[in-house]
Amino acid sequence: MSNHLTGFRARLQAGPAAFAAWCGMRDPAVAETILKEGFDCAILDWQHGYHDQASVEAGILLAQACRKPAMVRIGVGDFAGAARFLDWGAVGIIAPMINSAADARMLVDFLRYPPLGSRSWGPTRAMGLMGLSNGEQLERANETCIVIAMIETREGFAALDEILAVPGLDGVFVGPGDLSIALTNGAAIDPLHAEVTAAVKVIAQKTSAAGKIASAFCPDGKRANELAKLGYTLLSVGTDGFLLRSAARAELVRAKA
Ligand code: 3PY
Ligand code: MG
Repeated sequence: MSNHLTGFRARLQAGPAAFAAWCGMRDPAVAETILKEGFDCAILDWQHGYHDQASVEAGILLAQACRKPAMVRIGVGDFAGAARFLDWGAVGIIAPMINSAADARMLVDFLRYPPLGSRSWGPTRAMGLMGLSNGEQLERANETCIVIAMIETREGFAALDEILAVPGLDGVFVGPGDLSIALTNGAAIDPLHAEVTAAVKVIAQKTSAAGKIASAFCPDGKRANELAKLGYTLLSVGTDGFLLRSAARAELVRAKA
């Protein structure tokens, strides 16, 4: 039996595309408000968002109250912290700046129980949220938890084949902002840059050929729509700050017209 939490990994593997509310703001009421607009999951941005640990914990719980899964984008190399977020009930982890198969293997090692890795036991909150006993969690965690490596550097892009081949890694998540900086040698920060657009096509093909999940940060709904058509099955749609600012700007324009 699977539910909206334990079944989310299979949903991303099979499609159709899931659209994620990208939540950088600390107040979980923001995530709650956006999630209710029909998003499929929340991604809490620990790396660059305003979060503290309490707001990540609350964000996971509020997503659950909306019957939506929550994932966390962790800080660079913070794999021990990532395991903690899984213990709190996040269904998956998105790890930035994965540049090699060795990086991806270390990520998997922290987040999967044996035989795939050496995650340390302690998922009390996660088991409560998912409705699993100790035995069920041990049996099912490796098949329900989503482990995703961000591709956002030249090194990571060059090592894509080897990264995709790492057992226990579910897929990749494109960080188009950093990738644009890398591919232009620091000349541009443009998630829609032509070089990034070319790269996301290659990443879609290689990831699909490897039978893994292709996912990406999208600055807006138009880009998310384009990438869904390329076969990406997890796509953020802007950010909470972007959605708030663009709605505020548009309404103010109408008010002043
Ligand atoms: C990037 O675009 O580099 C990201 O990490 C998305 O926030
Ligand atoms: Mg990035």
